[in-house]
Amino acid sequence: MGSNRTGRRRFLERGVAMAGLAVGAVRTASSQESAPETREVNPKGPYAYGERSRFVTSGRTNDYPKGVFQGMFGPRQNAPLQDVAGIITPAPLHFVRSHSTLPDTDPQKYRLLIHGLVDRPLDFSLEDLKRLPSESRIHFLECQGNSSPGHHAHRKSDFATVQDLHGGTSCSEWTGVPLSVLFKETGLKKGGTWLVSEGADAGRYTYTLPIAKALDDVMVVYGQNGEALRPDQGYPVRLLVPGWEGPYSVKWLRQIKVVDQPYMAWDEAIQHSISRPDLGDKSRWYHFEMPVKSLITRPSGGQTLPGRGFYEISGLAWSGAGVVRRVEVSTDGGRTWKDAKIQGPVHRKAHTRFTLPWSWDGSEVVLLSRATDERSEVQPSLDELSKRWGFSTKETWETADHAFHFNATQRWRVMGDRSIHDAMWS
Ligand SMILES: Nc1nc2c(c(=O)[nH]1)N[C@H]1C(S)=C(S)[C@@H](COP(=O)(O)O)O[C@H]1N2
Ligand SMILES: [Mo]
Repeated sequence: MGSNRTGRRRFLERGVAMAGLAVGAVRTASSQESAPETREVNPKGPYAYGERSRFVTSGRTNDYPKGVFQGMFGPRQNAPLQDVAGIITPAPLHFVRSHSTLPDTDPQKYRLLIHGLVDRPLDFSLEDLKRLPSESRIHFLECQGNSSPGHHAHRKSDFATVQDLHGGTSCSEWTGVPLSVLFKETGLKKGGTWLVSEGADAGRYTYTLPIAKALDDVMVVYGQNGEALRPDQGYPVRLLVPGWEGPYSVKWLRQIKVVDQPYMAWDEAIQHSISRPDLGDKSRWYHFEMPVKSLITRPSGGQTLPGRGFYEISGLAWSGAGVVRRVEVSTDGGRTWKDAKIQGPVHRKAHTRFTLPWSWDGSEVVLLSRATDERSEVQPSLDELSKRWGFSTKETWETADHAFHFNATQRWRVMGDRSIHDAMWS
């Protein structure tokens, strides 16, 4: 470790020079003879950290009813997308998928080790990471199994909500250091083509990632929506792999090893590989980008319309490919479509808010939305997706717990009695 620490200091000095500051201006604590006096700020009291109004009760809910074993021992909570305003999911409401127990890492003791096929193995403390050139970007995260018809099967309730069916996605402003900046310091050896990233949770959650993506837009993040990452989201540091399925974004990140092949670690092999009829029931191993998708979040399942008259239809659209270009809304079950207004701000690989004014005449109708992304990919209907993937019946879908990356259009049926129901299958 001694050599790592020296390496880190050298690196920080060079890093600072790179950022255009005077090298002498920064010295690591260990190089100082005695620490200067500092003022400890530890605010307490009723106004130190704001609480929401007691009238606001929106909260996360368990993704699966009790008793359904899904190989996850930690929290598995869905975000209340029906209550989110704009495009940012409040951090306390961000969805959660944790395979084992939450680590409780002391930020003073935190280290991120980067090793393997690099020229200079280095470890970084949280303070080291915060001294480096940072970026803040707004990106969605989505669990690979979000919206899977298995959910619709488990949630046969007439009152399934958008949270029940699709709450495995959220969107935050993430702040941290591009992984490419860290690799500039460690150097990369020839043949280093994949990364194996490991979390500090009890199960040592491990996932591999191709280096091309790592150098493109992957970040090592410590900030979420203006504050420190939440423990559920990986405090103090996680990977953030924009646009790709959630499992690549390793939480409680403690080491990255550069290797020369995909490792197919346990979490990837057992939990996240899928078999599909269109692949001759063979497993698909690596599944990267999340496809284009949209949902009407208001009005949506489980809600009741107060009466006939004017409503703003509102929803979220996103794509792992980049920007959402267009969202169409149908208020007649898909016979006719209207372009929704993209409310903005619009970010790449981020939830994007759309709206459409609508007047309800009191009759039974089916509402749905359909998004198109910057690559001109159009969100498929259930029929189109069934054909593409070779799922012939509702039953094949329902037993396919591993029908990952499910992005068929979500239909909501508004009944004459003003109640609203999941109409994915009818
Ligand atoms: N260390 C660790 N990282 C992890 C996981 C985990 O269980 N442990 N779950 C993964 C999965 S499957 C998903 S979908 C995302 C979810 O991120 P979130 O819990 O912050 O929403 O984290 C990924 N990273
Ligand atoms: Mo996930």
